[in-house]
Amino acid sequence: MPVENIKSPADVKSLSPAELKDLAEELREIIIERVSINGGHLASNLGTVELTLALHYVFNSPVDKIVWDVGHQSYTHKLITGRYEKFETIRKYKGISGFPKIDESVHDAFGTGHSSTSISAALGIIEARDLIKKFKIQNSKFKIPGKVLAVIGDGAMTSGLAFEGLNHAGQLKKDLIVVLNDNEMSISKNVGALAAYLNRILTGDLYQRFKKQTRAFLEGIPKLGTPVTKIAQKAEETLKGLFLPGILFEELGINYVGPIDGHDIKLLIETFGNIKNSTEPTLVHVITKKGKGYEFSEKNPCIFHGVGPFEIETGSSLSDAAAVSYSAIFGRALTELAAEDERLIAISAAMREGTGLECFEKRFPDRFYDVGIAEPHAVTFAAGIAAQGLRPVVAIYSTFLQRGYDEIIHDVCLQKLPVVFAIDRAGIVGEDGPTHQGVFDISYLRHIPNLTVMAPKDDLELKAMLELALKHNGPSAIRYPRGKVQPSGISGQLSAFDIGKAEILKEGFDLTLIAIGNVVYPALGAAERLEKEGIKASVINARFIKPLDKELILKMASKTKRIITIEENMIAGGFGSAVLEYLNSMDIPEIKIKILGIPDEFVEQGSQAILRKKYGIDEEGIYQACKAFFSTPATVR
Ligand SMILES: Cc1ncc(C[n+]2csc(CCOP(=O)(O)OP(=O)(O)O)c2C)c(N)n1
Repeated sequence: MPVENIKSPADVKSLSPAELKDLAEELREIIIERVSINGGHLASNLGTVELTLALHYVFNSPVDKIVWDVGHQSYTHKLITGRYEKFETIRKYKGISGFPKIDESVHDAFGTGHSSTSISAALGIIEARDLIKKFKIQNSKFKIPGKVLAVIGDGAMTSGLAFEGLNHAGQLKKDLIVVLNDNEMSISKNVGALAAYLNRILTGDLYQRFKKQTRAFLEGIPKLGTPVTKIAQKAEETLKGLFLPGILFEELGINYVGPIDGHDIKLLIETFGNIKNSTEPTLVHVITKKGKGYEFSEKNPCIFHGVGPFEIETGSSLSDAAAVSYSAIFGRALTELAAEDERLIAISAAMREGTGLECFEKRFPDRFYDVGIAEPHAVTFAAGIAAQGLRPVVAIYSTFLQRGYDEIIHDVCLQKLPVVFAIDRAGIVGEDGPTHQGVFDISYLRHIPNLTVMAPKDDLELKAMLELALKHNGPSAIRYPRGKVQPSGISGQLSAFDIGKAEILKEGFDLTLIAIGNVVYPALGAAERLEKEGIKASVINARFIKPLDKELILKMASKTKRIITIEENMIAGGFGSAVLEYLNSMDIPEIKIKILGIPDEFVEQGSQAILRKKYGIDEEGIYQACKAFFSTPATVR
């Protein structure tokens, strides 16, 4: 049956195993074609086609609820749950999301994007189901109680949150089904002791290893060695039972099934059919190949984990090859600095490539740590390192650092430890949508005592800030955006500056634009356009969100009386809010302030350009806001 005829999972159930296989191939083609145009998570989706078909074949969505961890692998699910027609809009402005979304479809049981939430969410859904039934609670979403599944990758399983969920599941003893999609990859090769354990299950090495170690131990006992070994041999069969694969999960109170081939639809259907009515928590260990069915993504699943548009025939990227990203500048600068300072350590939470740290790892493997998808651990681990006098730099995307908020306060800043946070993807990130927009970090960092928070306007300033942060004897954070770096078009050379020192880029007396980070150049462009119309604006590159350059801000506010702040962050609690708080405390007469940034709403998906335009923080938006602002008289407080 062609995919366009699959209107709901019921249509999948009517297919024979051979037809399901054909459908899987067709789905792969559609996914490859669409991702090659829109960009997206190709390799993860190609690996889960059969798994998704089997789940929808056996279970009955939306009565049964499937929670996709991260949700980046849910394209097949989308295609067979009524979203084939809209699939060409995936990740586009106003299109369907690249992740599950509760309000997009009844089949999306839970919204995801950040990893490792599926077990906790599924467990909550189960408890709600049972409470609703037990107490006959009305107006609930559960009309008919069904099964609840969490589909989680081996990468996502490295997070503490996933373990917390498992820990609770083992206690509650409900009928949760966890499908562990093991492809041995996170974005790059999966890391950690659990990954090694899963690998030993795959190779059947677990029992062999135990046997060898026990023998070696027993033979090490003088004289007794040989007879004891014989006893051990007799007990071998009994011991074998103890070392079945998955004993780790069994010991947590979760039945283990597997490992099974995640591309064998028949086997998957049989296995899910067998465990469907289990009344206890069960984990099904499914082995898949990331990137399956497209030679380039099979060979390089890391590059094809998340991709921009590419050419199908060659697998080559259609993005601007010459573009250098902020991440690359950061990675190179840090590697250079590490050559001069052996105390320098780099830490990533499963995002080595994304944060530009491949070169660092290559050159200084002993000083690089990939801790897995474990942002809170990364922060506290860095705090421990800093407490001993070394200089850790934790590179994490703005949106994922949200997970480490308490650790930043409690473990780093309270103890004034010199940890540097390199906050990548700060600001609008684009097509990944609301789960990934990095628009909260200024607000969630600015109020933390002892923390210095800065944002470079361009490549050179990023390097200068990194040097400054590493010399600073206290915690600091540098936020920089996703995408192509803004080359320094102003100074052309790296000029040193002190913490808390802003920079005047242009002087005028009609109004003052104070911009932070990547919006500095658009602000400058707007001021130049205003000048042509006779409006003379000052432009300040704030550089620091904390501490503010109070002296300069006060001087300019007193002079021009009109201040516009610009940032790519939430207005609430952001940079403009800091300027406002400060100026309010200074009691300057007849001052007027306007804050440009993101209003109180989640930023939807779409290109960075579209979204910046929407919020009026591109050059045109800033220009228009300045004009409107200038034409209104300054009001008395
Ligand atoms: C909290 C958090 N940190 C980082 C990420 C970025 N991320 C998205 S998918 C992924 C790897 C997931 O690996 P796995 O669960 O094994 O899925 P696979 O893509 O291999 O199928 C990472 C690190 C994220 N989504 N959420």
